[in-house]
Amino acid sequence: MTNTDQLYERARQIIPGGVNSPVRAFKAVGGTPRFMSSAQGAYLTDRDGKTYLDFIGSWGPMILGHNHPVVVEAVRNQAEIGMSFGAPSEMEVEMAELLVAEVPSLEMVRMVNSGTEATISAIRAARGFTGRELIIKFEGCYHGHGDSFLSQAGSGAATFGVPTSPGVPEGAARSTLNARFNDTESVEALFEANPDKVAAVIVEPVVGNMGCVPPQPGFLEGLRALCTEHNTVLIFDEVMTGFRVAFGGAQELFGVTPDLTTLGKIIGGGLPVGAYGGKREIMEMIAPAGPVYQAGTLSGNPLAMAAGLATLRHLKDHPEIYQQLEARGAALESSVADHIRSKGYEACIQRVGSMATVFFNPGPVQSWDESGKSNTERFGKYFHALLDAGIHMPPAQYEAFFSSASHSESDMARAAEEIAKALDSTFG
Ligand code: HOZ
Repeated sequence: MTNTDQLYERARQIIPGGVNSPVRAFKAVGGTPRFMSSAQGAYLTDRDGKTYLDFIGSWGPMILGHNHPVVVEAVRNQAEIGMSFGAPSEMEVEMAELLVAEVPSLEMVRMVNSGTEATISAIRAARGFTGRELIIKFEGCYHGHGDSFLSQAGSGAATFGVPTSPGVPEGAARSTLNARFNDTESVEALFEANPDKVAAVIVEPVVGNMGCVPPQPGFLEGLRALCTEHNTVLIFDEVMTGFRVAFGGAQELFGVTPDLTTLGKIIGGGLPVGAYGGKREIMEMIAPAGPVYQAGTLSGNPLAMAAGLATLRHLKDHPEIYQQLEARGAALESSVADHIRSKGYEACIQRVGSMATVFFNPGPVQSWDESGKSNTERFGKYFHALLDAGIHMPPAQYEAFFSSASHSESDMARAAEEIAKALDSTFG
């Protein structure tokens, strides 16, 4: 029995499913999740000493790679002078100023501790501001595990067959309407059926949680126009895409400005963080400025601010990182796509910048009904072939994989080669 097997056995006795977040378990692909003991750059090492080229990147935050020296130094320095004040600090102001300066929609911002907290808080703000209850989301999109979002949800909820989870009150489920991603007409129909009742439309502007699905031209613009017409708050959930697909997020990349934005992952540099913000008139509804209540003991935590600021400042000082991520991602994509085409496999690869997914489905995948038709059994074989070859990919079809500034050209070429071999063994 390996160390990792033993740890999994121990964990299963006292942690539900042996993991602290469902997508980490290998339930969708079989086998035992690897327990990691250290990380450096683009690599992870498990408790048995095996090293992996990592394409999970802690599910998005590690855009600079693991243990980047500027981030480690910032955290170490901060740890020596205070880990949690329970009172405001200068770094929270610096973080808010940086976010407001760089993310087009942000006029004010509130720090929280996770992406889930950010999305829950953002729809409360939208409801408080509009005095309406309904929200429109998209089938296969995932906005964390708040009650309102666990309806036709993607990511782990789809992977584990609970897109609408037990335990969600009927009222919460009833107040969530689902539309089809990349289908503006489906949104229009919901607005028409519910006049003056929709508080917010929330969307992942590039979906990562049904696998990587880019918006089709005109889709985000269509949502913007509909929300403006119906006085509804447009929320971009940029927890995954913020500072990932461009420094200013998907809203900068696609030139569409939402009313509210949720952030997380990269802005914490690997520590637990979230944020939500947007138009001043909406954000001034938040307590103590206004009546919409939201709070948090560790919100704006100094260690998290230090790690996040170090990461964001490094990205700002090195804009070439985004060009490099794009070029290396494009090379991997074209190599894998050529292989799939030349072999005639029923698969495709979709990518936006440094996030991508190989779908076991001929594609193109533009919405959940198409993503959900992927052959997940084949995905499991492919996943294990890669894991055996030392490539650490998300253990589920309905996820995006991420590369980082630490992934060298040769790392990316090796990954493309191993993906091709894994596809051959899956289809062979
Ligand atoms: N939201 C991410 C999955 N798409 C990672 C967080 C998790 O569910 O563990």
